[in-house]
Amino acid sequence: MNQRNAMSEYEVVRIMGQEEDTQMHVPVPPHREGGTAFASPHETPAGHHAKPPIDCGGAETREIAYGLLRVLNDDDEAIGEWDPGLDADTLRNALGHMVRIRAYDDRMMKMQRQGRLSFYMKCLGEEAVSVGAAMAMENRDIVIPSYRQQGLLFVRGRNLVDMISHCITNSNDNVKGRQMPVHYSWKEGNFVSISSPVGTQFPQAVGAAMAFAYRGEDSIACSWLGEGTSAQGDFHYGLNFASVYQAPCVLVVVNNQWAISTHRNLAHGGPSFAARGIPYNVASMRVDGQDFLAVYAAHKWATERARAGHGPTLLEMYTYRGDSHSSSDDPSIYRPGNEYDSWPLGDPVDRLKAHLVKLGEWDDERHTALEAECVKEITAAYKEAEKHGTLKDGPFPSVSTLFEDVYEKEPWHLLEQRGEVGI
Ligand SMILES: Cc1ncc(C[n+]2csc(CCOP(=O)(O)OP(=O)(O)O)c2C)c(N)n1
Repeated sequence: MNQRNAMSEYEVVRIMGQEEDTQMHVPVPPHREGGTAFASPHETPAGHHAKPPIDCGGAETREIAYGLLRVLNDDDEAIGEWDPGLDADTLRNALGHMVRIRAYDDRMMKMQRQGRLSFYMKCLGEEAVSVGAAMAMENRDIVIPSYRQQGLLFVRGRNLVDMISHCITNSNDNVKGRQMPVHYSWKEGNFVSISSPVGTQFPQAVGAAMAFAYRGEDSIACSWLGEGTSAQGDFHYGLNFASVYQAPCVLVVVNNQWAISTHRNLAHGGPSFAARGIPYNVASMRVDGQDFLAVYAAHKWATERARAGHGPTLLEMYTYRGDSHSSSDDPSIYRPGNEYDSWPLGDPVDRLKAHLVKLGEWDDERHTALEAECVKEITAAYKEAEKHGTLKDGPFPSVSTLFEDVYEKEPWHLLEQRGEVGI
């Protein structure tokens, strides 16, 4: 069978205004607005994959790179070698973080709709991806995220009032209004500023990891980017440097199926994003991102491997972007409205909750109380943040901040511009 026939759907391409059936292959999303959502994208059962030793060669992870690492089965039990064996308090802690993030995201999106924030991005469906990672790491490990890993900040204990102050760009915003909302920066938490140009973070994370190795420190670097972004060169530059220098890092591709309105099938030409790590001889795994235990176990393995000097790991988190790309996006015009409800791997909060219930360590009443407590906490933090100023009425950071914090000694042209605005 030739390559063309082996591929699924392709689109008639318009060339020079003529509609022609060409030899050009253009993947189309399998589901569009008004369509019916998928049956099952992946059927590897929980507990299927064996756990290789942390000093294994990259090629030994091949099966998991092409498969799917899962711990929670359809009966909400944790099974197999990858079960991290966490106690009930730790599981409740993880659930608490995820429920809190959801309450935070909902509140912030509502505030954006009321004009009290200029922009917002939720991580609905992807909460386990960042919470599982952060809980498997040490706080001294440096994280270089994309814009949908707010869970890192929750687990590392960033102050909610400070987070909200950044989003509403008031006088307590630690980045002084110079970044878009959601582009957090938190030096004390080893959380590197989020970059608006996507993809920059992989080469930077590998560089940070190389610096740890060079200095003989055993901290590691961890970085995330979306599957759409992984089509950029930065993904490959990062992976290649990580492989050549065996940098102590964990590189994560968050495959949430959509890059704004572009389906993932336009971002890779292979069977999985994790599989791309194998030719680089980087340990690589595809992980069920809705399964907190699988996410935690994969990160724990990769982090221990990096810390012990056995090199980098590439993780693909197979997940789903449950809501819009951002407050500026309307997904109903490019995908079926019920897609998230039909996602065969479920929802990370529902699955961890069901697991705890199964263990006899949780119930609906406690869950409802937790949700209410989180909403109360976030509403109070929002009110507190507004004491430092609102987007509409200020107070705003001073105009002089336009000129500060880049150069140690301000160059002549900035001094001239300062003069022009009279400060
Ligand atoms: C270099 C660069 N190109 C384009 C954009 C515009 N842009 C912002 S987010 C985005 C989609 C990224 O999708 P993906 O990497 O899959 O991440 P997701 O939003 O799904 O988490 C695009 C194209 C950008 N910010 N930077």
